[in-house]
Amino acid sequence: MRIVAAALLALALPLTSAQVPTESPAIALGSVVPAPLEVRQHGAAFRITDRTVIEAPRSARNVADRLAEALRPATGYRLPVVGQAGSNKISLRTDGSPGYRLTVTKSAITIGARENAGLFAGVQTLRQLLPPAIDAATPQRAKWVVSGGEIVDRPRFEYRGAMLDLARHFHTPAEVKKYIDAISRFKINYLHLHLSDDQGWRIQIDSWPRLTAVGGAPGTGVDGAGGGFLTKADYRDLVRYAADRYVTIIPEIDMPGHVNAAQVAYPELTCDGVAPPPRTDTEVGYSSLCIGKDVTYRFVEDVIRELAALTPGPYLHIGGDEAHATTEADYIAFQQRVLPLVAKYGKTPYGWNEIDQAPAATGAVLQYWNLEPTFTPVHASKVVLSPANRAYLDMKYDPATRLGLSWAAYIEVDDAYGWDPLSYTPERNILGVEAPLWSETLRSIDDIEFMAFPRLAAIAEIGWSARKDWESFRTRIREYYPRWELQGVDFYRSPRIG
Ligand code: NGO
Repeated sequence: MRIVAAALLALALPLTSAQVPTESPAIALGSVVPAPLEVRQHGAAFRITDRTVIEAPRSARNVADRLAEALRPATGYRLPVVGQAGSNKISLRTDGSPGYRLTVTKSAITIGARENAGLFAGVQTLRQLLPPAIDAATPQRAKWVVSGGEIVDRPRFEYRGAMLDLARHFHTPAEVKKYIDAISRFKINYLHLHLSDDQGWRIQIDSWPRLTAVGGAPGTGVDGAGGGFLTKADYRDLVRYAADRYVTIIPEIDMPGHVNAAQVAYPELTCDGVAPPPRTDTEVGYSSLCIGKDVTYRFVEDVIRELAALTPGPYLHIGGDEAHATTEADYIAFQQRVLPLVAKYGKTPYGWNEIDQAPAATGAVLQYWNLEPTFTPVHASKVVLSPANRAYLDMKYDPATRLGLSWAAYIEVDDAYGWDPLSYTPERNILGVEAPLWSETLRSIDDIEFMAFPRLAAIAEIGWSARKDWESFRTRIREYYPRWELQGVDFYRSPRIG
């Protein structure tokens, strides 16, 4: 991040949440997470008033609506969205900018981008340039001033993901939407949903209705807590809600392991045809589909076909991790049949790094979750990095963390921030990064938020920003705290951030 001296000075003075000012000086133009690429602060500031309008072409109406929705509650202003305006406007423009370009003068704020996703990213930047009080749900007395100057910004990696495990504990569509709101503010653009596991099955599949009738029943969460599943209508609504925030949903059905819930519902999916007992403990690696049976592939194809039909995005994740109850030969034979099925229904196959053992993984995307510091794909074409000792949001922060696991590491915020995708594998292999959140210990949205934030913001900066600097991140994310407080997002107050 290039930034002028005055802006640097302001960056060095974080506010504590107790002192959210109503009449603060404007926030330095670069004080944004993830850090923008180029920042030039100069000229007069822009002030949003009750006369400000939002100008946008029809094609960017959705982004304009998101912007208006973000600014109206705290300002109390009308902020009408119009096709054309003179001055005192926030203007969204489709231009050639590969990421987005945000320009602030006395008379207008202009966000230009080639695509609506870029405009939306620019809107997220703008929200952080307004005083934190902008995140309040009711009208606030504040000067809605944005520093003058220009930001030119674009992502380092095209894929910046988060994952939520709905299988170990089900989380409702409303909770998933709140999570989408919170992650999209950091320019996360993929949400991977882990929809099946040994404990439960969380997505309606019409051709195999017992998957959710049995696998989504009450008591199918870890320790018998909760239960539930997404109907197809719920899922479509989530896909739409996410798309309106430029987040693409990726569904995951885990196989050939992690399938106990499916086998409880359909005993023919085991080799001996006997239903196993339901399991709500957190063991892994004990279940396997029966690799030699035809019914296995009828089941898998039906599930993939129905999921692909629900999924406008390019990727369909088939899990493939920890198949310890499947022999290596069987595992490869299974993937040789199943990976092409994903392509048959028009999707790019995506799986945990184990799928790379199968030659059919050529063209697939791998999600690297292991702990070794380097990784070279043999068959797959692209890698999403989620090293468990850095990027897993379900790892405890330290031994005292009330929630989470610790098998991979304790991950403080600076550990989540302090790694580089390029040290794992050459840049040409990398599609991006993802922060998975497994939910063995997480029941409520507060639990989810407490484990995700601030670490998700650290992973988002690794995925978006070309340059990294812990001290700068620490200051910028500290300044973000009051925004989470005002939005009712629970988060971990890390001693490393202060
Ligand atoms: C592993 C395992 C999951 C666990 C998670 C907990 C992968 C890819 N498989 O990650 O089943 O929930 O750890 O941290």
